[in-house]
Amino acid sequence: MASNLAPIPELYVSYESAQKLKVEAGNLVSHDLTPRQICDLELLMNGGFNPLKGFLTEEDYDSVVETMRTKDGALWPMPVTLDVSEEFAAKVELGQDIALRDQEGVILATMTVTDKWEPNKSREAEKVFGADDSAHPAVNYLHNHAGKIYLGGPVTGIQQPVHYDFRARRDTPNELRAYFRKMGWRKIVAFQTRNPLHRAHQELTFRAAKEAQANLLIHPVVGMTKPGDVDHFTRVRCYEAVLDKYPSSTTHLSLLNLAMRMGGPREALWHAIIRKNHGLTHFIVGRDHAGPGNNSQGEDFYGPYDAQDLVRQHQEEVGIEMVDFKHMVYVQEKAQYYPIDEVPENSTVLNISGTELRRRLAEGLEIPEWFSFPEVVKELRRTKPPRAKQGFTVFFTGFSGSGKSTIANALMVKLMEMGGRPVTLLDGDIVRKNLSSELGFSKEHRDLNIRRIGYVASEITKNGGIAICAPIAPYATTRRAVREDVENFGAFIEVHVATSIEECERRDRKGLYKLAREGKIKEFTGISDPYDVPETPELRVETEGTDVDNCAHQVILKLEQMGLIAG
Ligand code: PPS
Repeated sequence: MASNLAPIPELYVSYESAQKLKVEAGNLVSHDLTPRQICDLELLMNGGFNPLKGFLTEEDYDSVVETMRTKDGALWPMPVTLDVSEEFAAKVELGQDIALRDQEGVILATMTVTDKWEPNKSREAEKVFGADDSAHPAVNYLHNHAGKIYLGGPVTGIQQPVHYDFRARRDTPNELRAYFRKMGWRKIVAFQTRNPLHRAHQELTFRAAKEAQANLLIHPVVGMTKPGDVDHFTRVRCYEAVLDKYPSSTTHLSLLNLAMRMGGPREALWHAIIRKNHGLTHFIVGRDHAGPGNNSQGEDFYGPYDAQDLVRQHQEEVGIEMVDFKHMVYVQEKAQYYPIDEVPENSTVLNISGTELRRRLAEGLEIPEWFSFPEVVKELRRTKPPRAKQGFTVFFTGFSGSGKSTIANALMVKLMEMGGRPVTLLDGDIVRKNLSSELGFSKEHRDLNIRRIGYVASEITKNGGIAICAPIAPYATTRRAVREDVENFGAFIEVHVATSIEECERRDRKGLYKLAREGKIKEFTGISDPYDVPETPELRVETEGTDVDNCAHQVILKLEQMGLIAG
């Protein structure tokens, strides 16, 4: 199959019209696009989502959800929808033009709203992703992030979203087509990836190019991938690091700003269509393509080769040939990679799973040369140093006067004595003086206070520091939210300072309990306000009969046990 490399239709107006339209669009009702919608819009405008001419209308949406085709019969397996809030939808009449802005307010496009409806999200989840199970990232997005209402209609492109990173490596479908024309490439196989390239991937791409007698396009997704993936900055540095292991005259690296849904078979078919639009003739589909991981029962959402089956059924219609691959494994005796079904008998198969790789990186353990390239491992280690060098947050919680601040102070000094990472203490009183001086003690204000502490702690953690927090933090749900914020970047250690309310009142260091009993302080935690006792903190310390030094030492031991400080 050779490619037709003629330019593909885009949705942009001419430069002059765009300047005019931009001014006019300033008066339109405008929608601030989410990161996912910006990715979708970019591919709509540049022809990556050809034949779509805008966000799906209701009829097209229903048809895509049910049959993987638009109402005109074009194969299109993935809903590309503009989800908005009910409040925003109420401001828009059918037939009205709206402006679509990026997150800085730049107008990228206008859209004529022809349709507005409330979708049945459970049906979308079942039909498109196979189950209405929020363990699936796209189903989670659907139910917990996407707006309630969908708007549909044609888009008029004004300008591309601006990217400040890796500009030279980003190509529109027409730029890639032009590159292939210029290079005289007629057969090109695309490798889609959201992971760093290790040796198995290199072997697979070499084999694919050989099998198809084609040039190779390494076409990684840099838009949105699976939560928890290696960030795209690191990945692109990894791709660049291995590029010279490929023959430069037959290999090209280009970045695709796609927002993946992790939709397995339907997503694989979508990827094939997108690649066809980029001028590719062949497309590699491996094991568990665009797999979302386990469902809430701990089982796979899709069979390992379901994606290959679906792409095989439609490859002719799409006009792109699938190059299918089984899982690649390393055969020790042969010192070489093989597809799992071609492994010679009685040989030793070696494999390192993604989870095992993450464990080895976290613990600073060896990553063997047969598995990856030293250049790639070096980049990964730069981004994810071993746990003993990563940032983390110790979050003390307990009643006023329980001893949180004293233990937190002792812990800070001990950690500073060890050195290596900057330490910040976000004590309850200090935070209330600086960050939260306008707040009182209502539930709303306490939550706001704790979320602010969580935000600062997560930033410290992200940047490799140690944050020690010591607020009362009486609400379990708020503590959980802070945990989630921090765990995006490093470990969160909840320490319950379990001093009883009777003991705190007996100590009454600040004289506040007396005032609370007399009703002179309202909403006082433990007296006239609730405290949710942590059910499963990483550590619970008893202060009655244990001195401060010992309590702080218990935390140090816990940190050692978790690998956060070198033993
Ligand atoms: S919260 O709930 O986490 O936002 O509270 P926090 O910011 O940690 O509280 C800091 C100190 O405020 C004093 N204080 C009160 N505590 C509880 N309830 C009421 N109503 C109240 N009013 C003032 C109290 O001394 C807290 O200090 P610590 O360090 O916990 O003793």
